Amino acid sequence: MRLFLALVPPPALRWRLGALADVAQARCGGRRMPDASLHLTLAFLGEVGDKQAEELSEEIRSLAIPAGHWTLDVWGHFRRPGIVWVGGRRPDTALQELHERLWERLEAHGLPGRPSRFIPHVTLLRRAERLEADGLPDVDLEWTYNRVTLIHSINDGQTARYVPLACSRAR
Ligand code: 3AM
Repeated sequence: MRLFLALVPPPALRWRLGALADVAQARCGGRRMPDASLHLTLAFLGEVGDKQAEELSEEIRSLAIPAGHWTLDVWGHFRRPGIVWVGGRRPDTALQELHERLWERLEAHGLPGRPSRFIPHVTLLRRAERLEADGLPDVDLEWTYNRVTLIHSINDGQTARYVPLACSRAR
């Protein structure tokens, strides 16, 4: 099973991210992420066996993360995969710490793959050759979070479908 850990936006924020995705697609082309798939990836785990997925689900259910508040105020582009995203202009210490803490736990489960760099972002478009920033609205969003979700990424041909497996406890 292909798994990742993510923050899932609350409905009102999801709606606003979706509205930005619409504007971005009109401007930059590419493939728009469906509203239901919008998320912030905290850790990509890759392929995990069924038994380990069950153990990880248990671990996430028993976890309580510190509540946090993330400011999204910038457009970004990862050139090689052609991703247009929104994120924070300044590094966010709380998200960085959450990322580190989660990877410590994942490594304790024997999972490899901790990246050398973590750039928090919400992917809005895939396969967009460039970011046409002119004419895009300013990004001015606030994300209050208190749970992490373990998500199963199921590949249905061209698109991935994301199925939540487990959610951490609210503090
Ligand atoms: O948050 P985003 O959408 O940028 O790109 C994939 C997506 O990130 C990323 O994991 C998230 C959920 O699929 N992803 C997919 N394969 C990956 C890999 N091999 C990967 N990240 C790192 N390494």
